[in-house]
Parts: sequence; C-alpha cells; structure tokens
Amino acid sequence: MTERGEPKDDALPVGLRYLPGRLDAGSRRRLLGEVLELVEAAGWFRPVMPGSGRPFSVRMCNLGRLGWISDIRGYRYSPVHPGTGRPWPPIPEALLRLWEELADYPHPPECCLVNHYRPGARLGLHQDRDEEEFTAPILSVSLGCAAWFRFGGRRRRDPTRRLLLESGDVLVMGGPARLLYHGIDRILPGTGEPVPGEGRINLTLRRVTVPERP
Ligand code: MD3
Ligand code: FE
Repeated sequence: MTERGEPKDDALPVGLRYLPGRLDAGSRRRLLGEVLELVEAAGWFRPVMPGSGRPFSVRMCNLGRLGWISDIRGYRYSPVHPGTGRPWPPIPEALLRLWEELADYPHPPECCLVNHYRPGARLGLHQDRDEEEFTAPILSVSLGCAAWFRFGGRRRRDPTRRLLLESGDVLVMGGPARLLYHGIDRILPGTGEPVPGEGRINLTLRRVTVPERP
C-alpha cells in the first residue's frame, strides 16, 4: 500500500511495471551472496556530486562492461573502477536471464549499477539520462531492507507518489516511464534479508550504448 492506503498498483504510469515478490527467498539470498562477493572483491566507491564534490550517502559499485560513476567532473559511464582502474566484474547469469525474461529488448544489458543504502542514506529525485540508448528499459531489483521509492513525471515539478519497495521486488521502467523523475526517500532498517553492514542493496540493469545494426 502507498502512504495514502491505495493499492500499490493503482494507476501506475504507462511503462512502469511493478513486480512485487518477483524473486523468492532462495533467489534473493543467492543473488545477494553472488553480487556482494563480486563487489567486495572489486571494492565500493563513494560517488561525489559534480561541481560541489559533496559525497553521496549511497555507496556504489558496477558489474558489466560499463559502470556509472560520478566525480567532480561529472556523471558518465566508465569501463573501469574509479578507485582501482580495473574492469568491473561480470554481471551474474541470473540477472542476465531476468533481463531476457522481462526487458522486452533484444540486446543484453551492459551495466549493473549496485547501490548500497545504509540506514539514513537516500537518493534525491533525478532522471537517469546518462545513457545513449533510451529505447531499452531500466530493470531494478531490490534486496535487503525495504525502502520508500518516490516517482513523479518527466518534469521535476510534476506531482510525485511513493511505493514501498521490498526485498525481491522488481521494477521495469520502459517506454514513457524511462525518463520519469525518481528517488529513494529512506530505507526501513530491520526489514528484509540481512545485508552485511546493514541496509538495502539495489541493482539496476541498463543498456548504455545503441547497438550496432547487423
Ligand atoms: C524510474 N536507483 O540507481 S531503482 C538509480 O533504489 C536509482 O537505488 C534507485 O534511481 C534505487 O539511478 C531506484 C528504480 C528505478 C530506476 C530507474 C528508473 C526507477 C526508475 C528510471 C526511470 C524511472
Ligand atoms: Fe535513477
């Protein structure tokens, strides 16, 4: 239910698919274990706001050929980790299969951005527009603590509403939903699968480049 008590699927924007409980407890635990093993080996990084250098409250890492990073110079995709200069680890098979099943897009994702929210961490309202390919959806998997997800329209001033995202929930944002403003208001400590270091892990699968025509 949302904050006002209406059903969660009440008039979701066209292109936003909400799949509560898409992953069962076993899949959630295996995926969390696999992702955290890869990320701990590669290392987390703390993005900072372009210009101001103010750090994000969310820690990040990436899997795949390209990773989203943010430093004093700007937001961009990079083939290497900004701290180590090494390529990102591969995207786990289970996530590639989920993309094949749900994305309705004929090419694989190139990036899995891994976000770690500790209690108190948040992500302000923003659009995801650093990719070149906008006809592919973004697919998100929530693991660990539940969180209040906020989304609005294509303009920052458009009205917003919230959805409670729980461990195992999947969201697919495609078509007209691809450029909606969205963010994370706060996480609910003590809910969902235990995450080492506490908190919430969110995975977003993204196609970054426009595929070459055959
Ligand atoms: C709606 N992550 O990494 S995932 C992000 O939970 C990001 O960590 C949030 O926003 C998180 O950029 C939200 C759900 C999500 C992702 C992309 C979207 C919702 C979206 C793109 C368009 C509309
Ligand atoms: Fe986003």
